[in-house]
Amino acid sequence: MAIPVTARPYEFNLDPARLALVVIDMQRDFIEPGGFGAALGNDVSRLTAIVPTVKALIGLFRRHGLPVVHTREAHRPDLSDCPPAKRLRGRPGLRIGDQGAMGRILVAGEPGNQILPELAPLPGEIVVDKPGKGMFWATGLHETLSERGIAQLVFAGVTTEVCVQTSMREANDRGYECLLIEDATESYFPEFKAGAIEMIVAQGGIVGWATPLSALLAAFEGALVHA
Ligand code: TIU
Repeated sequence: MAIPVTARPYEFNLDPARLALVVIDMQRDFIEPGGFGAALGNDVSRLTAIVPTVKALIGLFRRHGLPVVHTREAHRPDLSDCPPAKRLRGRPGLRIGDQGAMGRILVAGEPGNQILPELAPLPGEIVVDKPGKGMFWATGLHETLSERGIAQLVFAGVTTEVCVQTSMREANDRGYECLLIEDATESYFPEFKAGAIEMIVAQGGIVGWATPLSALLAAFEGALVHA
């Protein structure tokens, strides 16, 4: 049964049987004060502010028994999956693989690379370590989702214009219908967040749809009332 969700640029018809939530890179190094994001000079309080909304969104999917995918931007300790084109960015000492305040930056297994404890994956949820900005590059995630019959993805996480937007574009190219929860995503740059959302919904939803969490909650409540 399709559940209509009020969204931009027009209604999103959500099919719970084919739906999954994707939470992009809600990792300590991007979000916590004292992490990699903060060391780069970013105001991480913008990102910490969305944590309760992301938590509520994850809770909605868990309550309805719907799949949740968590991604982490993570590289192997030998950095064999991090090409120089990605690694040699920024100042020495603040690059991927360098020692940061919470372990080696964006290296799998390091404290800063973990998902925030309040958003931690539950056993049985899909956790993807991705060496790229997009969640399909070198991860096998498309096969995992296809095996489960997933065709629609609800998106949350950080940052809107980098890993979230890249993942949505990759997903759209692979045939997934994508709905971004606007207040469950954030950027270090407010104008980039706003611009990314506009780019996603422009031209008739050229990448996907966008809506606040309240609209998704209302749609689920409406569906339960009418069930
Ligand atoms: N997850 C993600 O977006 N990775 C980034 O490096 N984002 C920045 O905005 N830097």
